[in-house]
Amino acid sequence: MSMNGQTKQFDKAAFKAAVEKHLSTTYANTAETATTRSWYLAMGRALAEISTGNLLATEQKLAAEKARSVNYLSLEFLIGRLTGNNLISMGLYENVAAAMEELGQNLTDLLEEERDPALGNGGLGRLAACFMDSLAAQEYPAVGYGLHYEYGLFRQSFVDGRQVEAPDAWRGLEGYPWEVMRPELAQTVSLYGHVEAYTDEHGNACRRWVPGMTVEGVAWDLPIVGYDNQSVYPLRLWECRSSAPFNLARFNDGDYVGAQYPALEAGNVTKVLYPNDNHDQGKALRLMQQYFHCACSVADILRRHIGAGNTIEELSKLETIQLNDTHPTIAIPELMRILIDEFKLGWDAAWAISSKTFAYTNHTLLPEALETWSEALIAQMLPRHMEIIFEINHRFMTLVEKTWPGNNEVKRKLSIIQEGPQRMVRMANLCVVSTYAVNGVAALHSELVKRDLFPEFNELFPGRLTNVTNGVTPRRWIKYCNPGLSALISEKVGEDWPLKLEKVADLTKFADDEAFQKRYMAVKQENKQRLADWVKENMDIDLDTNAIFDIQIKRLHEYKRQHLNLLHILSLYHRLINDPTFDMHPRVFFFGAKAAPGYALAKDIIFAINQVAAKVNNDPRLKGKLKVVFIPDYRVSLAEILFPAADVSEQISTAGKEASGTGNMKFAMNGALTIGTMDGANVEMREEVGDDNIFIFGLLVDEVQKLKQEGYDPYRYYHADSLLRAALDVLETDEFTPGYPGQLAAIRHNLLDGGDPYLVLADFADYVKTHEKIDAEYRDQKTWARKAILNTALMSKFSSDRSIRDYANNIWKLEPVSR
Ligand code: 26Y
Repeated sequence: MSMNGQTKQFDKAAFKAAVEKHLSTTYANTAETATTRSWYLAMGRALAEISTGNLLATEQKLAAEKARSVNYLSLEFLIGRLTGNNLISMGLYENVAAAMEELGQNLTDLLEEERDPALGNGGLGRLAACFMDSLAAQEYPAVGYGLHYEYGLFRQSFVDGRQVEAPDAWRGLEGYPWEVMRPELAQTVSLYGHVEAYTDEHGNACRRWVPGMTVEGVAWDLPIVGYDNQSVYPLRLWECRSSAPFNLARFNDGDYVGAQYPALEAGNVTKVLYPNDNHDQGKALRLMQQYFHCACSVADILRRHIGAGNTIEELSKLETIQLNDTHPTIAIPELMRILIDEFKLGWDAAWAISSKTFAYTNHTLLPEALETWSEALIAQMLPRHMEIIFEINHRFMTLVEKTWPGNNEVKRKLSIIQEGPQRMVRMANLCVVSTYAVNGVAALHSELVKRDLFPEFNELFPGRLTNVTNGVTPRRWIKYCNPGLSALISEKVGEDWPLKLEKVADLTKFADDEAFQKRYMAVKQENKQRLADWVKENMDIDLDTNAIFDIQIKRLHEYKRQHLNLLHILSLYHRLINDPTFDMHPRVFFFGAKAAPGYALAKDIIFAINQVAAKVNNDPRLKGKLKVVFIPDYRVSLAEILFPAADVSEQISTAGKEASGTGNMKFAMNGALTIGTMDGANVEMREEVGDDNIFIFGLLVDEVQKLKQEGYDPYRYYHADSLLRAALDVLETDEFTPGYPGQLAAIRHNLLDGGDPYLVLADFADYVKTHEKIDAEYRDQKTWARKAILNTALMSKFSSDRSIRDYANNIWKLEPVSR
């Protein structure tokens, strides 16, 4: 472990004293009575003191230097536990372990006390967390802006095989030790009311928002600690509180109950993270969350900017605002409103600033995930913003008319306002029109954004639509979660690979070295044992670590096709029981996935997998060859055990549907071989590792589109393939739900009579065949080891450090500033 600036000052005696001080004064405890939890909290506070000092110093340095910064706006930051990761970034892991040992505490046990801050749903939120880590590691000036949800993503348990949701009070009673409230940064946010016209002192006709109520935004900072440097950036999370107990005007009018009503609602704004992933529900409270987030964040950006002595005209020179999908789009009309109504700029001057400040990342092509808000709802909650959106659209429609004169169809298609029985605002269109850069998240996805989603926009604004392929942080996803592999890498390529993942390519030299292969596979074996131990302890299932560990972990969604994986398992079950000539290497299929609480079919798929697991894991006829484990409450801290333990990574979405995927990268870095479709970043992973080191199957994007156009008939595949038929038909029986036939029939019904929207049946045969190839290749452990090593070695493109450099160089135009 190299020593950085944050380490140099480490004074063990002082640190121990700080921990003991927090134990007594913050948590009212003594060394004699304290629980492990109290020790963890006290240690966390003592560490947070160090990072808060560095955070303030970084803030001051950047303000003084007038450094250009990125503001990453996201409704989700799935950061995972901070303590272990921050210890590594601060270079303090060993020091603190020793200090705590002297206090009679074991660091590993202390770290297990931390609850995951689950302030995100899945890929998009986790990407934001990796990006913050890479910004800090490379010292690109940045602030992350999010929401301080009281409840994170629900906790999942299974009752009789079915998902049950429980609230996630992630901060616990005592509060989260790493967060620090910044009371002086509080903001007041307006809502409802009306717009009025007035004439200013120069005789100009102006408009202004007369709000119906206000709420307070309280800032909480979490430290994003730069790896091996002294920079710490804030992840600033806004909590909504009532402005005042009552609306005073109405209170004085005698409407006591009515006066309290809006105040009661205000407390709900940041109560809970919406648990939908890739499915928009259009709920009013969610719009309020989004606006609250944007209003606080934009106001804070302007406070910093103006407070550092800069003029408003310099905003786009010094600040850029990245919108993580359309969720924070309302920041655009919010900035326009402030520039026009408060800074008194004309439209063109305001637009010149705003449209050079914002950039937008698209994470999905799925129509059901593209946000629209009804005009009526926006007009009621944010009347001035609705006027501004109309003005943006009006001016944009003039440009469309100039480009395609008289073409009403193209106007209908591109308009920010979607006409219909109720007019809707298309947030993605608003983003493309109002930003200087729009990016997709993998090469294939970005091509499809240009070709299928926004072809006319691409013509209208050449160069605006670009690609930045996603990445993941090698600090958390190799160094922290896979210490065995990390030690091996460091031994061969040196210590600095967590910041320079290109270095790991040197491992290719050892791919054929038998001694190295053995050590590499021994690490894999240890990691499989760690997972097997977890499963034994928490689920009481016995696993054989010589089996192939085959893992699919991601949100439950039809397009991700966990049910294709299930059908394959059912086909193996069928063959093991009915075909005496069939043999397979023992395999354990792991799943981890939360379903959105309102997504019935996703929940049915969870139930089906659990029922199949219950049967298969206890069926002596299978001789232990087939096990199925559905890990409950999949979350970042479990991902840290699962990725390092995988032999096979399941990345099996319908081609064209998974924008990128990021779990695919984490698996491959940790030496799992991918079975995957030509979708998202799988395509680029194949380019990096070569076709021999990845198992690609299934229809290509264009083949999917063609098949759909020609009229896809799932029954054709059903009738042609007896194995597929067996796998589907068993779902109608009570084989896995004894005494209750038909409980799993909804899945079969969706695939056959429901038209199989994600072409599960069309890809089934190739998927089965490819798994047979995996089975055969795994039996040759040397070849397998070679392939696994090459996967680790050839993943450097997928470090989020590279993604952030792409953003910094090609979009944000940012320079690092070292402290
Ligand atoms: C509109 C709202 C309900 C909504 C909320 C969350 C819509 C979408 C989402 C989340 C989307 C998401 O996680 N997308 C994933 O982003 C990853 C990071 O770019 C990609 O790797 C992954 O393919 C994509 O599905």
